[in-house]
Amino acid sequence: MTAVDDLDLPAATEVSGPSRLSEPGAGISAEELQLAARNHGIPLEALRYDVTPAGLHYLLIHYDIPELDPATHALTVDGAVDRPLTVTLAELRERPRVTRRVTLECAGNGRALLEPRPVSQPWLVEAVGNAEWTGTPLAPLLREAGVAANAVDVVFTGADHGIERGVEQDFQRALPVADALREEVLLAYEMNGAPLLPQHGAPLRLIVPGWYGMAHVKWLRSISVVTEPFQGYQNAQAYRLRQDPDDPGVPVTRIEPRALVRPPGFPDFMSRTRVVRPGPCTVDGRAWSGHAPVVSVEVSTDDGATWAPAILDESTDGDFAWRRWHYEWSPQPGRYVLSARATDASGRTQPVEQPWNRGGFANNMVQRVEVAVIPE
Ligand SMILES: Nc1nc2c(c(=O)[nH]1)N[C@H]1C(S)=C(S)[C@@H](COP(=O)(O)O)O[C@H]1N2
Ligand SMILES: [Mo]
Repeated sequence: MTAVDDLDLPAATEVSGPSRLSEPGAGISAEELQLAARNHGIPLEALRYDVTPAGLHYLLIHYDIPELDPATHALTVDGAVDRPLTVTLAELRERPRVTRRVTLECAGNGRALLEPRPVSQPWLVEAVGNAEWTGTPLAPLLREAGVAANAVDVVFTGADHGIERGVEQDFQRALPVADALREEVLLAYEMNGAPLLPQHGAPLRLIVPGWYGMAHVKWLRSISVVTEPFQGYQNAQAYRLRQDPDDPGVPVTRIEPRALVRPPGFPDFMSRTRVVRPGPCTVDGRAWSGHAPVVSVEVSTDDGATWAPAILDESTDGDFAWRRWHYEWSPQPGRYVLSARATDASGRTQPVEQPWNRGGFANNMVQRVEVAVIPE
């Protein structure tokens, strides 16, 4: 990691520290728009699919998509291990093959709704997807390498490179050893039954079920075991929950519970306000949590004033995939605000007020969907 303070970069790239905050009332800037146009969210109508089609899955790429050749790509495992390894993609494909449905959500989801707004990728609520990831479990490979008894973190390095707030770096994220050794963690080479697409980490990425997106390192090229807590930018600086710049904060880890409503009816082009006809209407959506299975979803049609239970559909997709829920509604003509609120088995639930922090992470405040019920 090198501090790049001699480059004549714009003010946005001040050296380290948490991201800037927008001025009160300031709209989305051209820089934020530039990021938003590269990193798209799921169109909310795609909440209809159990498995998100690859092209509709959200996307978050800090730097550029690197160019990697699947024919020659290899993964190295080194650091505090007994036997450093190099494994080719072909060799990884010969290892035991596991497929898992996993909900990925960007830790910055909800950021653009915060006030003041942390300046970064301006997600509203759409930075989520539920894909089917195929690969080989990481833990057996780490055991073959022989993780040292005094190991602390496992560092995953991607092949992408850039500068972030003045710090030049490869995209790197570490997991505590115990989390890296969990059986659900995958070295994935397929998404939805096809080789990974370039934007989703081709030819190899990490999948850490239950964790926010930043842990799922794409374009994975090396794994290094370290005996001191990893101090890389994405762990020590970027992904931390803090109230002010001096606060060391706590690391962003697992996904907080969230339910999303699949917007009913049809939209107004600009406002996205929904138009629904009076009478019976099934409202549905998805709910997930990275801490524990979702145990209940409630729906409000009056902007959070009152809540009623929704029905959680049966699921065989495992603990790390979102679950469908539905609610039978029969509105009279009028204006409504629809929301859904998920609660998981750990007792975590969604707040109706913003859980503000300096980086705009883990904002699982309930969604608001404006609906106009209008007779034909
Ligand atoms: N190498 C690398 N891995 C990465 C990123 C990145 O920029 N570089 N972005 C991370 C973030 S912040 C998220 S939210 C997820 C997004 O995964 P997706 O684009 O496949 O949905 O990838 C993570 N893995
Ligand atoms: Mo992210």
